[in-house]
Amino acid sequence: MRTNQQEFDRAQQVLVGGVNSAVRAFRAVGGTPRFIDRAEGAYLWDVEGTRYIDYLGSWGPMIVGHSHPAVVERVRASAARGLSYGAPNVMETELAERISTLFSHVERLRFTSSGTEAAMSALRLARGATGRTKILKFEGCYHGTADSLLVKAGSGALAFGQPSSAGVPEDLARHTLIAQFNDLASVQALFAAHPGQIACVMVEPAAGNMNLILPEPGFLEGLRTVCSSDGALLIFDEVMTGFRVALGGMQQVSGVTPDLTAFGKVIGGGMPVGAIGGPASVMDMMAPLGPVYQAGTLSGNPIAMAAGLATLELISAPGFYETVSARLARLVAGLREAAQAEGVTFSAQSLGTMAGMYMMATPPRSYAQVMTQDVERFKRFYHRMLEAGVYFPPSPVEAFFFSSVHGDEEIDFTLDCARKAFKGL
Ligand code: KE4
Repeated sequence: MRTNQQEFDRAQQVLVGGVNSAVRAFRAVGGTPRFIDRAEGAYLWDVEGTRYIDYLGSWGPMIVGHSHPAVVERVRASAARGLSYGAPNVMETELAERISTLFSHVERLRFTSSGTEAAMSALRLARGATGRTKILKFEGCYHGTADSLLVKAGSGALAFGQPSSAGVPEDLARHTLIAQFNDLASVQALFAAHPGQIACVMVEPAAGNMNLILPEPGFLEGLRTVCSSDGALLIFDEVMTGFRVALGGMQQVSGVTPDLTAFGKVIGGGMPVGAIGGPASVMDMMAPLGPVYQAGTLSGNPIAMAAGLATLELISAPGFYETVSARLARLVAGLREAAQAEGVTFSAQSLGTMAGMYMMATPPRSYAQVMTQDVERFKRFYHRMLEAGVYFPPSPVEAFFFSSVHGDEEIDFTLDCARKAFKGL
């Protein structure tokens, strides 16, 4: 048996940083990444055979837990009929119909193989549909790795102190205007300075990449108003929040309807899937009908569609979100109580099946606030929990994720570990 460290040393000889996605390298928390050998239900096992309760959920997709029998069976059956066709198949239509019934403004969809592609394509579509060049995003929000969006981004870019990536030409970055989440005045000021020039506002309707930050009442409504009056498109990046905060995403929770929505994660059930959705009047400007080009070899891949369809069927069951959300709320309340009992400055909150925890007295409502948390204390907490067999996302600026197969046993074990981890933290 090889250790995690041995596998990490080996991987670093051939994979940049030993990983295929920067945030997996544990650089925000230190220590050795765990090389996962297998996952089932609420659990992961690393190459040393150590078991963990998983609150990463592959950064969101695993809402029904790992290796759910119904999902694995659909994937297995689909794989036996071919892995990729590069041609239309009916499951693409079925998944698109399912999503369209859940998101009222989505008349048309286009599947991609990642959330990055979905956000990037939505951006290109907004620029093509409006004929405008400038875009507006929020400091600390993350929309994947398209050049125009790696400006003051969240997630790993934020965690590693490079919110604006190297390699993005200034000529391009200058078209990305930056506002502050929950600060409508900062948005209005940019629209006043650039009237009729902003193609879209792209926002995580609940931010999950600078940890979980909820929209203040009126914020999303304000974005809707300012976009409608200026002729800019409002794009909700629901790659993370879609199917996580509710079956109808943040649009259902907030009652605010965007012009376009980017999807990902849960709709693939763990397989590579992203999507853009919106009204035909905008979406039909994409190739092959319109002048905005978009394509992808593995877009709508049958295996991914099968996993997505099986997952959406499971989460559409009556009472799914009420049950899972209530259990997560119990975990979050228990974490708060455990910290309070040890006098540790800590807060936590959940929204649907996702949550945030913070080494600060109250949940942050802005990028500036979340950046004041005690990161060193988070790192200590993180590793104490990891050593105890509880696996959270390896970063103080990421949300964490729950599933329908996290039960009382997992919650109680986690809270027992937390009570010990908070001691003398
Ligand atoms: P992907 O290209 O990673 O599938 O999706 C990009 C993306 C777009 N929009 C939002 C709101 C997202 O949260 C993401 C991806 N989230 C990160 C975690 N915060 C993925 C983890 C990773 O980068 O490995």
